[in-house]
Amino acid sequence: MKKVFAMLLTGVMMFTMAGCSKPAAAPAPAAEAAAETKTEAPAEEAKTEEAKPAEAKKLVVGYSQLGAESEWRTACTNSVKGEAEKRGVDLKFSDAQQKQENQIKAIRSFIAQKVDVIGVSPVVESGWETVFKEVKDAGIPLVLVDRKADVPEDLYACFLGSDFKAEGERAAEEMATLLGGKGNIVELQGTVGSSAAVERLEGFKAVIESKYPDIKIIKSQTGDFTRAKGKEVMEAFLKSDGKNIQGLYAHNDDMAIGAIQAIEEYGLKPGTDIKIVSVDAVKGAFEAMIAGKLNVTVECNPLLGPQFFDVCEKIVAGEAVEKYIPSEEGIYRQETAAADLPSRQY
Ligand code: GYE
Repeated sequence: MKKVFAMLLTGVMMFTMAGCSKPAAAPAPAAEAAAETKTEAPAEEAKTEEAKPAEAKKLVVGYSQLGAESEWRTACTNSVKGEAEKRGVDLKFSDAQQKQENQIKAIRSFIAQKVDVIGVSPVVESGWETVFKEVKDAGIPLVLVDRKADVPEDLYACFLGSDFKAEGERAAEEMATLLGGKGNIVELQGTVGSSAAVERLEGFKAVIESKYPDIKIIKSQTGDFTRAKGKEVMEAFLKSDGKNIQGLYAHNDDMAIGAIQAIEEYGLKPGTDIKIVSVDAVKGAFEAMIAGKLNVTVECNPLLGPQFFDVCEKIVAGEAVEKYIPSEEGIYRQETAAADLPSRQY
């Protein structure tokens, strides 16, 4: 079964990206057709061009993924690709390998290919204005997926993703509970200049500084959201501060898992001698919690594919979408990790 979209060309061209709270353009009469026109194509029937409705066309979406740096990212990519396939969307996918210049190139190529919607997960927050203006001038709606970009709101249709500041705040409360309100913490930050790192730091710091005066963040450095860097930086923290560290806050599970190795090699017990709180809630984190090496993971949902294509379809149909679409998240602790793991999807 294939999903075929009747494209509202006039509506798309008129899309101004002037905000998502209002419909971008008056829905054209064929709006219903854009919603879900499903056609069965039995094998025995001759498939002729004439048999297809003249105006029917696949939705074409360009998506610039920022990289493949973590388990979270892999789950996000799989979710987008899987959902595109399920819906019969023509997805142009590009992996930027954590480099902004690669993302800019990909976006320009999506413009040249005249895709219907562009999705971008911006590796960092700054430096997007020029290329986003090019997207707007080409009349293509733009959706920010997962991470934010520091640009005027009229340059994108909506942002779909997590509240990173709230994740940082939750992580701080968990850490304070684990430490009984007292101790020295080291922090492994995500990619410098990424909204995920900036806001997870802000939220965590704000709670610790305002509510827990006896907890000190003694070191804070980037591990670029990868296991290898997380391990390397944790080794340096241990070398300089050794047994003076009671807690580790890692902006993602992968860095925490890398750091766990460093702590073990140093001769301390991760999860016991050093309490660890991280973010994402990927399977690797549950395994580490079951082994007693990680204490808490704050969930950040990477399964953004369905919500992303819902938004793309709505925009193309001229329907209203919210400027911010939050993803739903929880908190997972060591005590329930074994019971929780079987139901985890990533
Ligand atoms: O937490 C981390 C990934 O942007 C929310 O990026 C995402 C973060 C995620 O590398 O694992």
